[in-house]
Amino acid sequence: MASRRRLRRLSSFAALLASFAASGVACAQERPAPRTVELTLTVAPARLSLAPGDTCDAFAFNGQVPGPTLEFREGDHVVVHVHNHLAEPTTIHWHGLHIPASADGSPMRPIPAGASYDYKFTILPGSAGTYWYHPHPDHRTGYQIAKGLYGAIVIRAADDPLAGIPEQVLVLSDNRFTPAGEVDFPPPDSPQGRIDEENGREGPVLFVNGRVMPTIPIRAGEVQRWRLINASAARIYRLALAGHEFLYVGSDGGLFERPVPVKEIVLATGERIELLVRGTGAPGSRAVLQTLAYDRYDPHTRPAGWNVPRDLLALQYSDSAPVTPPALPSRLRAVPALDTSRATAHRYIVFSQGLINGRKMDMNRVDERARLGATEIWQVENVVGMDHPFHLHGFQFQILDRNGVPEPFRAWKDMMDVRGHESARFVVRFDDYPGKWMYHCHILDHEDHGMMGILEVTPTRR
Ligand SMILES: [Cu+2]
Repeated sequence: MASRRRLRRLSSFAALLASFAASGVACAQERPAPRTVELTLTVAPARLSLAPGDTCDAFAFNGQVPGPTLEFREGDHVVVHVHNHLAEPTTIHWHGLHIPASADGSPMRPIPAGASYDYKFTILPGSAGTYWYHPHPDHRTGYQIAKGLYGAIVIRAADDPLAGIPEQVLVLSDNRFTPAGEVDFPPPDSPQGRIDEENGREGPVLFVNGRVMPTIPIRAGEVQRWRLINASAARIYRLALAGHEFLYVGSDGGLFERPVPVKEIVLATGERIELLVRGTGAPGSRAVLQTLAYDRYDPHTRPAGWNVPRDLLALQYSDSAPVTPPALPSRLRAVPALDTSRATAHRYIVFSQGLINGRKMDMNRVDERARLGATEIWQVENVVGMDHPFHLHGFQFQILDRNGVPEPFRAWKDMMDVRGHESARFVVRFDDYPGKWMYHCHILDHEDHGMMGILEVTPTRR
């Protein structure tokens, strides 16, 4: 009852949020304790400009592509009212969040055309990081995301060691359009349709936050925190910024223990990374963030031009005199290792082309059964020549090794790109939330064609 009263008191607040959401300025606000954040996402067809200079039939969250960036704090109780105004079922999957199965937005819980659903979840302590939201309906995930349904989520901690550093949320996506300017979906049995099914659908137009080649301003000496999200259906980015070295500070489930200097970094589908970009360039200079050649393909369907670097955005230095760079922490936060000696199960997942352990997804079948609270080691072996990025719903894991080589440092992950003919292992603990959870390849065409399995986590018998 108390929470109902609270929600009633929040109704004017919710209206305020809705107006923010519609304007695209913000979509979530906090309340003093207890913090409850309530917002509305309307999923609807829209006539929008996705490709520059053209309009097309798109799908949008609250009328915009990408959808509004949602910002929450650890501890927030979140209520999202979703109205599905599409002519087909949809869901919203809160990619990477550790939340109840009822709120996961999996294909098992579709929101029918014209219907509404309230997603309710609590943001647990320790989950600060960069996430994203997107539909996950049966067989239609790739289609709905390509039409425009994706958006960023930022979760903040009260004790963020990087607080105060200016931020950029950068959602990377790509798309392909017909000569008439519409989002291009060739017939599945056409040559391009078959290539899309094999490679995963890629497009020649690269977007950052829905824009082509935007410019980010910076001042010499300044440090920026970039949160990058790969919302592409299949494209894997190998990111480099000419003349700059990144400090790699975080991944899917938040910050690492300490920054790692890197010249370039691979961002697979569904993955997120946090980077510190240090303004080491001269006043007035310009640097371009590129994606470099990355061979994720089967040799038979590798596209022409796959190895040509592509520009993503420009970093433009102001003419102002350099500022003194801020002191950066050498230690970010603790990432306690999951105890592999407590593992009560070792599972073996084989990725072949379009199949997991030789089978396509069946909504009525449970493929793996785990006990609530159990620690398990999963080995994912890719027996074919192209990358398949693995995603587990609901739980963050720690990658142990790849082809027997230990991971260089610990990180919380919900994605693990498994390269061609690679075998990689992770440790996971199934805390808090029982239910049925999906695990799948995050090449959306593969996922939609059944490269997905179901894990059921059940409470231990008393
Ligand atoms: Cu795949």
